[in-house]
Amino acid sequence: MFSIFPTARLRPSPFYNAVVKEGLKTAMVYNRMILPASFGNPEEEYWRLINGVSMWDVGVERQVQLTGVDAAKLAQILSPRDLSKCKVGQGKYVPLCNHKGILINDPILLKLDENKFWFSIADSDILTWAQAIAGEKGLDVQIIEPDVSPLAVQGPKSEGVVASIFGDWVRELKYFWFKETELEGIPVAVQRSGWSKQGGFEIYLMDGSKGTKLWNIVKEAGKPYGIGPGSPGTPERTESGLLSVGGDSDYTTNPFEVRLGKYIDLQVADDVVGIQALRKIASEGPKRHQLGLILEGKIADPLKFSWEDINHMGKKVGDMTNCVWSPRMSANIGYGLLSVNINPGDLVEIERDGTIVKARVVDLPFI
Ligand code: THG
Repeated sequence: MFSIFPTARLRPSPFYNAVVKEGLKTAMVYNRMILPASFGNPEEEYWRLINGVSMWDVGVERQVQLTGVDAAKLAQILSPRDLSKCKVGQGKYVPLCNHKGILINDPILLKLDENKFWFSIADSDILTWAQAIAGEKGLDVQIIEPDVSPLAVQGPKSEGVVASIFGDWVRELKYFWFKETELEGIPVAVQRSGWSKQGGFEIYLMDGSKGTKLWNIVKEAGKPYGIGPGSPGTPERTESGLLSVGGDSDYTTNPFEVRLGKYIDLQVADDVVGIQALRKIASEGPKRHQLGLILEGKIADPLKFSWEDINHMGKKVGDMTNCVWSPRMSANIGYGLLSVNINPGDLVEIERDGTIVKARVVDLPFI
């Protein structure tokens, strides 16, 4: 029996006690926090997300909060996506890049006020990054990690659950739009969002002492809908074509290579970090692109811990960056970061522990 201990360096989320009580069996590390992964029955957890409703402790999605007179200015300097039309109450998916145009994170930006923003980040240290850029530019902005932790409610039945808690106004929320409100004295923000394509919401808890209370309210409201605990799952997110920055990308990957080009606005101001490099990459044309792979064989392969070589006619043409059994496709599927010479319809070979597995290249998403 293996167990993991929450400490100041491996922080538990406010929902930690609640998920342990639910029977948490496996966890991962994300943003130096514990990310619950499974409650012992991954198949059941998968189908609950596809057909019903699932609740997830995604407190690891930390917020980097910008406030002050230069908050909007800094948000734009950090984002190669044009934010000039972003309204208060709106969220936007924003790839963040370094000065070389390399993708370093892919947060959702929430505009809470004209002078208040949250970057709801993926797994890399954007707090320090934002503080460094602001400091170097001499901007008047406060940058903190506030006491804010999302709880996701995902799946086709999620709207019924969230509407029964907050009211029918949640049904009108557009994708990534959100509203701040209160629930039995607990301050929260409710957003239509979440790392699945099965529909859903995230409830951003704004008081870390109320994690168990919020978990139990959602659990109780979800009972008539068959709610149960789950987590952002690799099978569903891979079928749906969602990107995991840091998993499907590394320190050499630019956003155009991993299907994020539509979120890059090349005409933003010259002081946006990375924009000069991104313009150059765009004009030269990216050398790799991300496509789907359907592997031969009908048996779920164990998960691998690193990228695997993809070959075509005896030559390496890319890397398989993730691979997982898809229950709906009855096949192992994965993402390939491939040379632009390789296209949907091509057959490739993947080296897996010394054996060669054939795979067909397809467009993303799979489903
Ligand atoms: N919710 C919140 N914060 C997060 C995540 C989240 N931070 C980390 C991580 N997830 C950020 N990454 C993503 C990646 C994709 C999406 C959301 C967050 C996503 N993409 C849709 C798609 O690709 O089809 C829609 C994007 C669009 O077109 O605007 O939803 O899950 N709070």
